[in-house]
Amino acid sequence: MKNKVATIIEDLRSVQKPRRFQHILNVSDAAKQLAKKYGADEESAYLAGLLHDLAKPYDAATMLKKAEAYQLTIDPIYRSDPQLLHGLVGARVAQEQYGIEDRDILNAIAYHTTGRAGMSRLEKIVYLADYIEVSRDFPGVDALRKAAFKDLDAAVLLAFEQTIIFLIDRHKMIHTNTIIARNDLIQKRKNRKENNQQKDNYEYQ
Ligand code: DGI
Ligand code: FE
Ligand code: FE
Repeated sequence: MKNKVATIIEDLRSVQKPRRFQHILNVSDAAKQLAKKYGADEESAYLAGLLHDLAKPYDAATMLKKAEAYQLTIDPIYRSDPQLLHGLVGARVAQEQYGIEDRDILNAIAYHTTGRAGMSRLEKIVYLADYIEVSRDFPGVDALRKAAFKDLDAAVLLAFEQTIIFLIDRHKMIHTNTIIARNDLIQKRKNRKENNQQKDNYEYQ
């Protein structure tokens, strides 16, 4: 395992641009910290962080070619912005190149850009780590960093909403995964609140 991580880091150092290499290391660190905070597997979080942007260097034509080769479903949103496929393609590359078979790690890589309904704890951790790693510097990032270490679901919800606002400001398409993921989180949080209220009522009776 240690050996594999060292190999991956050396490969990334030679393949990725210096800034992105640093981003990747930062995401891995943030993911590990969040895993510790929320009781997820720290090694898986670190590894998913290292691998999350594996397919980022591919240009649009290469991305589409790879996605077709892996028989991924290329919806019109991916077709119009092939960079959105770098998570899904990256997960396949991680499997092929490094023999990663852990579904949770592969899904965390695959859905780190758009999110999806029913995200696992590890998927949420990697999604957020990508957003809040130390070199990220955009309005609102500090609030998001604080939220990330306070309430995982609330922070992911906030990140979805910031992304959606960012995309609307730029008149870009919003991937349906993000919309569905946001609805799913809102519904789950509402259900949890109602359950807690019922419990409270019961305890007071
Ligand atoms: O790969 P990174 O740059 O580290 O981060 P990322 O994988 O979250 O990708 C961020 C980029 O993806 C950013 O430019 C916004 C864009 N993006 C995220 N969700 C959507 C999106 N672009 C479109 N068009 N639609 C989305 O739903
Ligand atoms: Fe990415
Ligand atoms: Fe990233």
